Amino acid sequence: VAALLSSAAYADSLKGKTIGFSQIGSESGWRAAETSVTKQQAEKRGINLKFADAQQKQENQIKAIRGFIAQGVDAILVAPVVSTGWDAVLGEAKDAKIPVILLDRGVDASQDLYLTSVASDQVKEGKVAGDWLVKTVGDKKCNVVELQGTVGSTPAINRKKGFEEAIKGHDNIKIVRSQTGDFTRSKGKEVMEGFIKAEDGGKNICAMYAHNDDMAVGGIQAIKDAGLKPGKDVLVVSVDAVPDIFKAMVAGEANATVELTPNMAGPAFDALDAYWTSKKAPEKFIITESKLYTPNDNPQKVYDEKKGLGY
Ligand code: GYE
Repeated sequence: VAALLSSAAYADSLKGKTIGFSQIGSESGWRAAETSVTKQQAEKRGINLKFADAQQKQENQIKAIRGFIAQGVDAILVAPVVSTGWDAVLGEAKDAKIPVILLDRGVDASQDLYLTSVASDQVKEGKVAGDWLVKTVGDKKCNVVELQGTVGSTPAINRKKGFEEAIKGHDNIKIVRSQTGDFTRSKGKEVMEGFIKAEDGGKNICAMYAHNDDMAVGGIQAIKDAGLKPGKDVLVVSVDAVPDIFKAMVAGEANATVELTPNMAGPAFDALDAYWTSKKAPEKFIITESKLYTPNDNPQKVYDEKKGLGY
């Protein structure tokens, strides 16, 4: 019965459709999870998913999208690595009458060039992270170093904006260094090593704010290599809520993360189904939840639960 129910739940207009997915790459644990969840969601719905990994290069994404158009796919999902440079190729998809859905990042293109966007409110994510730091440090002096995401991506732009909004008016809290770690562990570690060197061995660094957990995990290693205690000497706050940040919390090495669901494809496929069955365009922006987690939220249990979710 369960099998029947589950297939009935997805006996929608997507069955048998061919959908192209231009994925950025696998730069982070979260990105890898988004890919596996998207493939699971497509499988469940009987969708023929054409997957293209762009190794974080926009030109590869544009090539993949052109390939999907040439193949005459029924729809295209794209996670846009940066926010600019999409007008031409999205215009080609529109001319070919192929609906495009954006996942987890936005574009600076006119909204009629895509059917809908499924993403978190990334300004809010930065705000939640900054509010946590404000609450935690009170009026104590706190020099913050910031590991930014990919330059020109909406999460990097917006998470910076939200964090700065949160600390505005709290002059004791200052971002003293800020540089991109491109959302990867290795770059996050390398940039944090540079921050520590430049900041007198890291002694006057009170907190590290990373736009994703993977850069935070890399930064944690750099803090330990410098003989400092992450989570204590240097507070660690980031975004994504991937399993490994909960492992760091269990070890007392991370303090807060803002959750980002890897399931952007579910709402995207539902929007497509609604569009194809009702001919009504879905809402333009589908916003996923952002929840703060700290070591008070049973990190071991959260780690175990998340491990089963495609990470
Ligand atoms: O936070 C990070 C990934 O686009 C919001 O991209 C996403 C971000 C996510 O590299 O882990």
